[in-house]
Amino acid sequence: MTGFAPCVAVAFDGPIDIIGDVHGEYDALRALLVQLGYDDEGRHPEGRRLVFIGDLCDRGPDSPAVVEWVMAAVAAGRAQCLLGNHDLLLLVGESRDSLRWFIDPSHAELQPGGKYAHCRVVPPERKAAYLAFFDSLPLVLERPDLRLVHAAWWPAAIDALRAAGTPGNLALYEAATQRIETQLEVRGITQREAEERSEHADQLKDGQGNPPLLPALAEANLRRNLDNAVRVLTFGPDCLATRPYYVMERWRMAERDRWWERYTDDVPVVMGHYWRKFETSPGTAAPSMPPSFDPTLGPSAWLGPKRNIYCVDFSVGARFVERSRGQTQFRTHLGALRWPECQLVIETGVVVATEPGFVSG
Ligand SMILES: [Mn+2]
Repeated sequence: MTGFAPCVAVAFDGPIDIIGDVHGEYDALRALLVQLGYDDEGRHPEGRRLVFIGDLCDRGPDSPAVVEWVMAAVAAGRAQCLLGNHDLLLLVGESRDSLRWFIDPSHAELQPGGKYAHCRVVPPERKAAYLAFFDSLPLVLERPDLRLVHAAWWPAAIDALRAAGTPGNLALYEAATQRIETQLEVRGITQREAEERSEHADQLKDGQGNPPLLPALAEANLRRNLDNAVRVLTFGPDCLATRPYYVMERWRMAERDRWWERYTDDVPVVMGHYWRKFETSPGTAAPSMPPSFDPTLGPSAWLGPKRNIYCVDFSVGARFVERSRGQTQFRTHLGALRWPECQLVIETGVVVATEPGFVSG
């Protein structure tokens, strides 16, 4: 296959609008584009351009419509789009409930009464085009005044990708997986991980098991995350958990590393991924994920010691949960950060002046 962009690519210059994780919420995307002043094809009267931070799909009702819209805007040169972890999982072919609109459209969860019955499934004849699109997306976009990535600015991974050329995201991911599994074998971790899994099988099989921290399992999880450039940039880095915890149907020994607390470069970073709240009152928590940020952190706040990292994911990916509870006043939102203005615009039209720790615009 040809036509892969570099995985570390140059971001549009000039004023841009950086849109958070859309997760199949096509109506919210259309509303946000209107608020930002774009037309149906993604043209802006002042020549502004769009950057999508990744995670276009899954969870929401119309992933195909979102992917089609963004694909067309990218092809027309009006948008850039980063790869997110959900987009990566489609490429890898992982089977989990929120991905079945693409991987396994006949699955019971997509039928009436199922948890994902609200999801429109991929038109079969478009599957190959979506895969080619996700395979070709950059993992990092950069320009002198700004760095853009789905989940983490992780220099070791970015340096590795600069040297990797343009093989496509799936090939990069698979090559890393193979290398990591070989190293785990050589170090004897694979064997010890299997022993831990069988010794603690009863404790690992459900959320009530409370297994102890299993060192080989933990080490294997960390290596599969930190040593795979595609994975660490899209999922964010993990560190050893203080105690095991159960989420998304399995026990985890590794937890999110708050990398932004140690970022001391001067160039600002904008990311998505971390399920931020728009309101600081209770609620709007992502489904069963431990919160990444201080619950009192408002939408104007930038992160890190230099307050130069901004998370633009306001959790619209959990809107399907709100809908299933009969809520119509949504507390999840889709946001865009206007650069260089550093204004947050959400799909309802509310505009927030954010408070970076640097002078911009
Ligand atoms: Mn994500």
